[in-house]
Amino acid sequence: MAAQLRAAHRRARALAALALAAAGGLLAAATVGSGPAGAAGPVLRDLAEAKGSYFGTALTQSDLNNSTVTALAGTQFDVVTPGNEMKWDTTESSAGNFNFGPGDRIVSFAKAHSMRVRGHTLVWHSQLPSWVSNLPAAQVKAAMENHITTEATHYKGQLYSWDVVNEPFNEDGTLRTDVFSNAMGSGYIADALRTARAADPSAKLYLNDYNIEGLGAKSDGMYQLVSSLKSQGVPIDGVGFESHFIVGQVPSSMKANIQRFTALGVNVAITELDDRMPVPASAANLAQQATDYANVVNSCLAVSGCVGVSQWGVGDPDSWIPGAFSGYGAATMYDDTYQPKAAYNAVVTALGGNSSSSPSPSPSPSGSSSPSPSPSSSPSPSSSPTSGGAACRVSTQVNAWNTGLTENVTVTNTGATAVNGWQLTFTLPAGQTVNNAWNATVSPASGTVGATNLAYNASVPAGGSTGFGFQATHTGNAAPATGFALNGVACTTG
Ligand code: 9MR
Repeated sequence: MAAQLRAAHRRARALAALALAAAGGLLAAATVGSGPAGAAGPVLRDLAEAKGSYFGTALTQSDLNNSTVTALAGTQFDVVTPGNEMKWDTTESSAGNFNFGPGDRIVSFAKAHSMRVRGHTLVWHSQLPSWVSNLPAAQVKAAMENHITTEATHYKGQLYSWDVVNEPFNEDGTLRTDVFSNAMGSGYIADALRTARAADPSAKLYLNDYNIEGLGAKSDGMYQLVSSLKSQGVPIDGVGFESHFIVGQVPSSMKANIQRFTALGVNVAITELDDRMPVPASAANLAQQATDYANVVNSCLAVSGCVGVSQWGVGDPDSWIPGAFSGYGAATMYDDTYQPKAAYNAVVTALGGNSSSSPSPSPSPSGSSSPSPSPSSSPSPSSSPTSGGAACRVSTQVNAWNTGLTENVTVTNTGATAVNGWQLTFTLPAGQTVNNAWNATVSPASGTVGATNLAYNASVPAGGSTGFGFQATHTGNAAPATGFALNGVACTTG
């Protein structure tokens, strides 16, 4: 049944791709890597999903009226973020009067194309109606909680995640002054997260901000906040790195920064990727953009716990950049006529696809050692590497949707000596079947499973951790694996 559904979705996407090609009169140019993306070329969402990841885009209501954009969006991307339609100025423009029509239309589109939805955003100082910003301080908390509860309840069970609070920091890492922080201090963030969790327990709850992609004062502010929220038991599942870059300026510390957040026990998502340059675009800048995009994708893929990448808009005609930064544009993977640019080919390559006419290489970011994923069909090696039993602790993070899930597993060597070569055995819940894994070889695909190290992560020092993950199908039970043992010795969990 699941296979039939997937086949049906593939057929629907192929038809949409043909419609796109015909609409643009581009059929003759439909060659891999240089033709209309989504027609014969590699499909970003398929490549990302095969890596246990996703590739998303933002869509606005007006995009839904553009058949070129909808065909491309529904073909290439598997996650949608509404560009404006779930923001406070749309959803509650006057006190207590809610309008979910625009957001509902985005959700319907997503469902029709088997895409997940990142809800965006419940609490933000911008696109905030003046009735909220003018409220007396004593009334702000109730208004905020009512807004969150009403909106998150409306979309309950339908969203993959919520950007609960958007852009809460100043550039120096201090908390932004706005109507919420004025009324409640920094506690408004914990209150917003708790209110969102109560309204929609299945949505992953995120804080989202820009200029936090690399190590620095602003990301330190976010790091300290997340650390403190975790220690207080406040529900937070992830941090969104917006990733609005200027060409050539992707921070070299991006991977390290993703790693430090995931080490706190939260996911990271690249939520609004674009990479602007002066227009008209030069060939050199377009090539640099390809490198930048590949670096971002590779940084995310290299860290288990970085769940996926979303671009802000489908193509250059849909981008917010020209309206916000005079003289700049060309910030996405698709040009003014929705032809894929070098950045698209670089992303295909980074995701393990084949862009045979790729005009640009896709190097790993400096300092990155992006591991190659292990083939799903690899049997467990006959000579399991071991260095004797090991004391260990395991934590798991599952992201589940309809019939699929990804699970990221972090193993900590709690013993006094290094482990050199490891196999972690565990039991998958009934109905789960692994179809892809990264950072380890996982075999067999169901039942009692062994995850064996790759060469690059064979050694785990005393007190050190390593992570791997897998994608699996499920038949209703998306619970995490249980019964972990490292080199034959049972691990604690948590
Ligand atoms: O893409 C959005 C654009 O249409 C709006 O005019 C703009 C108004 O602030 O918001 C844009 O989206 C923003 C997102 O919600 C939060 N991060 C920055 C994005 C670009 O401004």
